[in-house]
Amino acid sequence: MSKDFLNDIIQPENLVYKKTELMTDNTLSYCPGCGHGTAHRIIMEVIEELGLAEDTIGVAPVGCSVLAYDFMNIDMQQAAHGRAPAVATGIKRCFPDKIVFTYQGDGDLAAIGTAETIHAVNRGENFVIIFVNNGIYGMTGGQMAPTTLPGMKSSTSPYGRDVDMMGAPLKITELMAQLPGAYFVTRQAVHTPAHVRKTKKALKMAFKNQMEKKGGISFIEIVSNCNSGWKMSPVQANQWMVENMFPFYPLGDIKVDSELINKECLTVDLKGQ
Ligand SMILES: Cc1ncc(C[n+]2csc(CCOP(=O)(O)OP(=O)(O)O)c2C)c(N)n1
Ligand code: SF4
Ligand SMILES: [Mg+2]
Repeated sequence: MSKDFLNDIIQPENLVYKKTELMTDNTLSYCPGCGHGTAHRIIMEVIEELGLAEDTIGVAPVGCSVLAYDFMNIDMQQAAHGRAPAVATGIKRCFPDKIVFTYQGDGDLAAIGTAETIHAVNRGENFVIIFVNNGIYGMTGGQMAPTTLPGMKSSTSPYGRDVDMMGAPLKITELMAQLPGAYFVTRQAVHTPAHVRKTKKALKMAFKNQMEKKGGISFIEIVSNCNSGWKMSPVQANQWMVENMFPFYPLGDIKVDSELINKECLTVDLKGQ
């Protein structure tokens, strides 16, 4: 391709995508194909579109997204593993006019920080929890998490999760929906453009709930992949996620404006898993 031809094409009017400035230029530390990067981007886009860049404080977790503060170009605070909802509680109570969110993996939120999560939601703190569920401890080498599916192999369940011995996967999002302090609870994904759009819409609603001081937690689960931990290619991992994760963790809204709108998902069906 000639240089002149390229110069003709690379013009502002031909721009089809521009990265939000709320994502830094730092190279993402995620494996190619991982959902964390997409999740980061759309959170930052929503904050930019709502004009909240100067007013938002994010709380980063421990896990693969431990460096979220290097990628999100807003005020950020690091929390110890699982403690993000407690840290966010302190920040929101000290600065009630700030918009606060946590970003947490499933090991962080549903294992090590179970207590902090349950109590923050039960208290009805007014912030957003973004929960990236890839069914595994990605960062530390793919150990079993509470969210690991029945029969799913991990480095600590090499023959597959045995429910009789290891218990059933914890549907923590459904559990949260039943607490009075949960205002909005939804489960989304980011593996296709259509799902990215839906998740963005849900994120926007969550942040707006907080801006409008609607009272209570907005809890957004993003079912995601971990191609490295699952030992699959990015394409295989997304396919596996659709075929195996989504039946167990069905996508959609569970609670809207404090009203449980999907009661069916509250039962755990282990048949066929
Ligand atoms: C209190 C404590 N326990 C354990 C660890 C080790 N650790 C760091 S990341 C991690 C797993 C994180 O998994 P998850 O939250 O699901 O995030 P992912 O990497 O899958 O996105 C563990 C167990 C730690 N840092 N602190
Ligand atoms: S190990 Fe898994 S969760 Fe971590 S960056 Fe890689 S694909 Fe993503
Ligand atoms: Mg995980």
